[in-house]
Amino acid sequence: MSFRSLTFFRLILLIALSSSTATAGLFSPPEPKKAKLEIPRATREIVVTKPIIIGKGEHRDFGWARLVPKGMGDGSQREGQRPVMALLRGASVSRVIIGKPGVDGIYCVGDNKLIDVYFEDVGEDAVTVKGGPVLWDGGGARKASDKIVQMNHKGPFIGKNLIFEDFSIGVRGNGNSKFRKTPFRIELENVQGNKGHSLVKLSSKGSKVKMKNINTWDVDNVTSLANGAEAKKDNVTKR
Ligand code: ADA
Ligand code: CA
Ligand code: CA
Repeated sequence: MSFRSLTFFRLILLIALSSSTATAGLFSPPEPKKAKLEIPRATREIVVTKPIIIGKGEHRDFGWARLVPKGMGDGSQREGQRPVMALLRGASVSRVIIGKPGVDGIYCVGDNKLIDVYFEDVGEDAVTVKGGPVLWDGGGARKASDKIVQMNHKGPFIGKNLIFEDFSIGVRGNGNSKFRKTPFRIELENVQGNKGHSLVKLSSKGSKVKMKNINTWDVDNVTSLANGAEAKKDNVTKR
């Protein structure tokens, strides 16, 4: 190629690169796709009249059963409802759907894993962190008039591959005065929020959230932070 045509070629390349679509294709991450929360079809229903306790170190796979709480609360914002399930230290559960009215969801005392866990209609809240670490990997929650994950302990709470839909707060580090000095720890990766107020809300000193590959649609705030709480964000979009 001659010097002249090489310069011409460079010029064309420069124009192509500077046009926004070409630049987006070459240098930015791909446009995120909005997914709806698809809850797997339940294979059977289990009526739960008292909390199911998952013992220390025990793993229970529910094979896509739907747990329907009865007589444990009305799923409103009233405190003092019972949890559908409580996981003791080291316990884990998989492939389960928590049905309406959701009551006080799942309690985790620490060292717990929730794998492919879905909440069809969150009650007072969905997951309560009472000790750390708690990992929720796969699944999601919809219709939380207030919180999905309530942290009553510093955690950490780790959320991966989740969709939260129609909620007020996705993950909340307790805002009560007795937690004023609790340094909550949250890590979210591949989490999508569809229609909500805040994906994460932290209002105590020393609290930190790490976010990676987070996409939100119609969520007012990806993070609501006060009193020195911090966020580290990598590939976070808000639409
Ligand atoms: C309220 C209350 C908290 C905690 C929480 C829960 O937000 O202020 O201290 O009890 O509910 O666990 O549901
Ligand atoms: Ca509550
Ligand atoms: Ca609660």
